[in-house]
Amino acid sequence: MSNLWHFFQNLWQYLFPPPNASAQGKAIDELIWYIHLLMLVLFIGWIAYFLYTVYRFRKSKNPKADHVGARSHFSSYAEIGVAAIEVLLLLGFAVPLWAKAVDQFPIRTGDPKTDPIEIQIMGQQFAWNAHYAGPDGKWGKQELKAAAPGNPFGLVASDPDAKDDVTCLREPFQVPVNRNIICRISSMDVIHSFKLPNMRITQDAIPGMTIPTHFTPISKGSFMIICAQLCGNLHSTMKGEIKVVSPEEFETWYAAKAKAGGASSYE
Ligand SMILES: [Cu+2]
Repeated sequence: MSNLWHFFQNLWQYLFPPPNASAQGKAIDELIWYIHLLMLVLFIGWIAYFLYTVYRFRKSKNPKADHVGARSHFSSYAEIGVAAIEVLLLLGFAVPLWAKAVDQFPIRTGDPKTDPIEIQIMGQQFAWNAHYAGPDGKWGKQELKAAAPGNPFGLVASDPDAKDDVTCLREPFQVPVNRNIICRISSMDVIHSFKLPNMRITQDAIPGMTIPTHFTPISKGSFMIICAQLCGNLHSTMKGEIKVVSPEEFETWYAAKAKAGGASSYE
């Protein structure tokens, strides 16, 4: 019984995505609704058409099979109409949305208070890790040969730029609200997928590649990161947490993390 309850709870969650928490999310949700509305119209329309034909060409009225069948062009017109709506959704909504929300990255002006915050994200069986450049704004040196399960970013601890780097290994990390965030996604083992349902972000994490994605959190809170790509026997446990906090809270956390020394613990 409780399984059935969970099934319907999950079904409900699929129908209604978790609350949107990013500036880009609203337009993405709207597009998803438009597509589902079209699918609903098609679902009802084609079933109604099917039932109509079953009735219209019933055996009692048509005892002899007719190899010509329907003479009207209704189905062709309906197909053309559906295709036209699909083209409208694609060219009118999806392509412009992709250009705006995905392709167009926030611009860097040189102002440390408003510039996008960059975070390296490393997927690892079975956790998410984050790496920030630290208050000096300089990334510590990273080397492939330094990379290990305990040092997923391959940070070279002896490098002076690495001293204040902030790393969050298998632990929650923070971002300030209303600030552009750029995540550079990679993986140190197999293909994972960095998914922030509340931010409407999904980006594959591929070993040997670093793929940027961006979002602007608009509500404070704690949000789950999940892995959206089957990546091994504990895939379902591959959760992370991103905390959206006030700018002041972020600065305090960031300074404390930097002081603790992101890279120095790897010696
Ligand atoms: Cu994974």
